[in-house]
Amino acid sequence: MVGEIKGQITAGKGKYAIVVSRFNEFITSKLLGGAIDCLQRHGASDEQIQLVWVPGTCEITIAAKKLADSGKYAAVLCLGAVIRGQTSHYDYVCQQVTRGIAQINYEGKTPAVFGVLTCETIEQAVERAGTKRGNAGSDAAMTAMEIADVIGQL
Ligand code: INI
Repeated sequence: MVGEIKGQITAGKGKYAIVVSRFNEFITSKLLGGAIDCLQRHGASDEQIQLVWVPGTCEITIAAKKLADSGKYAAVLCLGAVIRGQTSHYDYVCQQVTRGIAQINYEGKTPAVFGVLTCETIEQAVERAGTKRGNAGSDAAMTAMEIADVIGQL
């Protein structure tokens, strides 16, 4: 019999931090609603969920790193929406958040889940924020619970 570790998708007893960007709030509030709903449907109480609002996606990892380092959370969910404009700003915001989340994960203390939409158009973001293509916040919550359970078994 091979050894096998599989994560359960249940909130368990751990706490979940959600860092959410106010920039493009009309989208990120939908991601946040999806994430909270998903955590609650899988057993999380209000006390198990800590929200932190930050100005924009570039600032997500500033807060996420502190939360991850605190050791208080089973996972940190990072929610944002980056939508391409007329300049290259989009690319820098995407780079910054991608690197920051990867860095937290390399450090290995607490998993940080990438729930950041990176879209060419507003329509693409709307589709991924609770309409045609599901809700990326809810997907991030599922991932957070599963990876937290996996990490807990390692
Ligand atoms: N922040 C976002 O969350 N999404 C965006 O689409 C975005 N764009 O395109 O500019 C954005 N910019 C702000 C950025 O995250 C910082 O808050 C800002 O640069 C100050 O550091």
